[in-house]
Amino acid sequence: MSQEAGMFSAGDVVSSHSPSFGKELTVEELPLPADFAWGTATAAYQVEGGISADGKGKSIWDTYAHLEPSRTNGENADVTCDHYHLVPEDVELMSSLDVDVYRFSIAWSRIIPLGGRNDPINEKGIAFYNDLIDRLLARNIEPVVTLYHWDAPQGIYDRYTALLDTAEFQADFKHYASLCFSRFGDRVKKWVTFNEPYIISIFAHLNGTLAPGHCRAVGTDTKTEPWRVGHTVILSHATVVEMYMADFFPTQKGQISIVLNGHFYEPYDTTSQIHIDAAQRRLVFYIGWFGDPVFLGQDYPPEMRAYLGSRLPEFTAEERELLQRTAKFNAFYGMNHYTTKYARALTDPPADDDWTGNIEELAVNSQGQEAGPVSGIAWLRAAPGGFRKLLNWVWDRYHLPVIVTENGCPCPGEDDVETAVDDKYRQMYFGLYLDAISRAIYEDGVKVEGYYAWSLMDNYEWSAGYGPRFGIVHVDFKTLKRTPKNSAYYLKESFQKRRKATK
Ligand code: PNW
Repeated sequence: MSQEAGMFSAGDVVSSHSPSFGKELTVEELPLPADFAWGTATAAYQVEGGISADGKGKSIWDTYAHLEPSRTNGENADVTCDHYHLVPEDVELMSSLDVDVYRFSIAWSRIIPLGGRNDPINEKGIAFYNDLIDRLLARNIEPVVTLYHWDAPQGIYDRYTALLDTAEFQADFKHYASLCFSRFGDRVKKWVTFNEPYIISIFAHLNGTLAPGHCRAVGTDTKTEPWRVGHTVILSHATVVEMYMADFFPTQKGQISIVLNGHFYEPYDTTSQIHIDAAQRRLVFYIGWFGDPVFLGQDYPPEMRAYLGSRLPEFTAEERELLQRTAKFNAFYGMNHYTTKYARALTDPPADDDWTGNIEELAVNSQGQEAGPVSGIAWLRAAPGGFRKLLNWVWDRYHLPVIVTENGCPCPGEDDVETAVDDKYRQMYFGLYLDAISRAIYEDGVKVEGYYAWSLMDNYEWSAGYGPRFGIVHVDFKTLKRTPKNSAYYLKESFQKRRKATK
């Protein structure tokens, strides 16, 4: 149970071994379609800094990262990569790597400092994103913009606890989204409403490892809060999709969707039906929770209704209609994916706030086989076969073109810049995961349209602070110097090669 809580803790960093991938994991540099887009991704709070520059308001992360005692490894993102002041350099860097896409998020409280629909707008914040977008387009890089990557304005949290008040949040989020579409939508053609509703619900409102840090220890109701938060995300998403299609799509002609994360789950024991069922059930509780209402316009999966009972909110008839009307407008499935785990059915009664369907997640199966070679962080193992299976699972269930909106890893032993730059594990990881995409496309018939590496550069890894480094560019957090790692050049060259091969 505590496993997920560890995902953002700095103590998990694996520091002292070199990778061994074994024979069955060899990069083949398989082809990708000629128009396959590659890019890099970041999120506002993790890279921007400038937390009160030019009138920015506070977000729940500005508060959370300054709690005493610290819940974020003693670290905050007041400065982090200082992307806020270094955008020109960062865009040139991306351009030198030949990326097609930059996925970033807007800090809601930078453009509406207090967050609410009747609160003042901060033109300087809008100017910052206008400049970023214009610089990207000048370098032929497509901006892909996430509206909500975890940093709710503190103002709306103080007023009504943000995501816990569905009606208020929905109205404020709609207003914020409308401002973004009207100011940036002439140039931004791919929108993501929310990043990872599962993490927003479970990590921020059950385990408490992410802001606002709700968990049993601080006295919040972990039995119901995560499901109410998930409900808010789904309805806010659908409302904004409907508004975009009615009011903005006719002139702006862009695409909109949501990003769901999810591990792939293999059965702990493939000879036992209960563990085979457990793996499927875990996928449904993780991904179907959001995917079924959003992409299919349906109720929550029946397995979840049966298990969670009154803990799971109901959709009203009107809300069901909203979901049904908007499902078809989601233009792609945004997939954040990092690793594969084993799912083991438990037989003891679950805790009263269990969110898994009574399943334990493990890195090793009943035969003693590991899910894959461990990266620089304990929960993340390289398992490209699971990635390919997940692409198939999502395609079979939702029939939407997939964009891999995040994928990447920290490398073992990245503590000093010399070791960090020669990031062999990460190059292997990328190579294997790109091969898996090629196989999913050409052998399985899955539609995959793009791949965005997480992350453009080392940044603030939430509660784990600056420990784990996910960047393809090294950042020295004292001097802010950026140094591309070999994996950045690997991706640049590999995409040239893979896409040429298909022409
Ligand atoms: C994503 N998991 O978070 C986020 O979108 C990023 O902001 C973050 O930096 C990145 O992945 C790396 O952690 C996740 O364990 C973190 O299931 C953990 C999980 C999933 C997503």
